[in-house]
Amino acid sequence: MVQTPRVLSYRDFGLKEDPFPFLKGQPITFRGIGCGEPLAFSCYNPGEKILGKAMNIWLPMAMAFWHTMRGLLADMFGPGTAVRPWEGQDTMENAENRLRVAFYFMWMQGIQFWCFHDTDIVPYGKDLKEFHANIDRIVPLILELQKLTGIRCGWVTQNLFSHPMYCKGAATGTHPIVWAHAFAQTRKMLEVGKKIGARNHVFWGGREGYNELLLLLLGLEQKNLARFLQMAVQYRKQIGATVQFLIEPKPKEPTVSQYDMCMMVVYGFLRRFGLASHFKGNIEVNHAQLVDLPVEHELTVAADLGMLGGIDGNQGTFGDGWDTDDFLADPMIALRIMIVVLKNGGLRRGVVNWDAKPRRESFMPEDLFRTHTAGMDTLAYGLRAAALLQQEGRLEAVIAERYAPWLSDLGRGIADGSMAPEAICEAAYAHQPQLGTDIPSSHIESHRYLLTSALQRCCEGVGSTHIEPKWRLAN
Ligand SMILES: [Mn+2]
Repeated sequence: MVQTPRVLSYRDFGLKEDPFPFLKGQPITFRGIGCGEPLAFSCYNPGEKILGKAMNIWLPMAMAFWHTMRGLLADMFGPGTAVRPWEGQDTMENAENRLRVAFYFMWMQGIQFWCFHDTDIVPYGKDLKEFHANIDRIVPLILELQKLTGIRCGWVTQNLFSHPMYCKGAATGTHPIVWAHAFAQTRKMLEVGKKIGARNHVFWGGREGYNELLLLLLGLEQKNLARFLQMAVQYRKQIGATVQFLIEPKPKEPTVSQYDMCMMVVYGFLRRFGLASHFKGNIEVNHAQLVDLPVEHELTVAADLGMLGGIDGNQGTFGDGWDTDDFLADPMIALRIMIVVLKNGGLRRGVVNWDAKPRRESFMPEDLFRTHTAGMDTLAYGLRAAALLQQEGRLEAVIAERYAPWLSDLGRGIADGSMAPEAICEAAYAHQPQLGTDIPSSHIESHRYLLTSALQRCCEGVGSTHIEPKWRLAN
């Protein structure tokens, strides 16, 4: 939990001017369920206890540096529209100022963690040497700002997809010098992560995949990727780091097929190369949607494997098949996420990273606060409704009833292997199961409606211990 011993102003961050004057120095705070103000929380109340834990422990919110600080909202049809007074020059001086703005943003938004790529925070310069010297120069300022605010690093990662040398992939490319660059960047970020106390280190295979299968040595690329991850595991041990490693599945875009397609595929790959115990999954909603799976599928697979390591909070634009990284706005998706998270007992070292950006027409700095506030509130509704469902135990009762037949002699005999094949077949010959008597209806729709009902009651403040009734409709 972020300690807030005192009120900080932009000057405490070393800024000469307030980059967000429209907030008038007032951080975003909770103003009551359904307050409807765009720059106040209507549901996310960080210190409020839900099922014995504060909301900001269930939901360790993190800012994605690349979207929020660096993203200019360009698309394939036109340049960026974003008004970002802290962007412009790619110099070290500007990098330091941008970092100060970033921490001030998180402070004002009530965000406790941040996530970034190596290339987000400093200019690359003329070569890898200059790039890493730049990183060394900015680390002391990171430590200073983390100390000032209590904001911690959720995860670090290395950008192995933007530099032109990575056009054919990084660890799965065709040239070992590119592999070497990828590894050097990764090793550096392991060191940086250790210095700044990063909780996690994400491996996202940006261009690790293929565009033309018939030109591929699939086996070689897989082995090279495994070697890359094995060397990262070894280096983590060598420097005595305890950071949690995460792989972020994604099925496609920019390549036709990415090697980290989904959590099952990632697990198979890790198992094959003896890496499964060293990694967990960072599950992104939009990436699950790209593989045509609901996010709760990816989360449940990860949780069942003991590998739920974090969440990228966003959603895709319905049906368009791109990784559009919209802010999460669908409370039903939020509820489905939080049902799995509660069952998992939380995210432990994982964070909820807002890997999301405003739409191109929402270009003002104020929109960064509006989007984060809306996304955080949406997920908070999911948390409250999931907690309500868990307390009532109605979903659990439905599940228990569905699988009760497995507690019969036949069920136990099959499951524990004690029943002979002959006896199992004998049971089948002896009884012809009938729908409606032996096999009940699943009543899926009315059970699913339990979710809708839980969300509706949360909007009325049911299950909330801290309600300031300030009902009014947002215009
Ligand atoms: Mn995405």
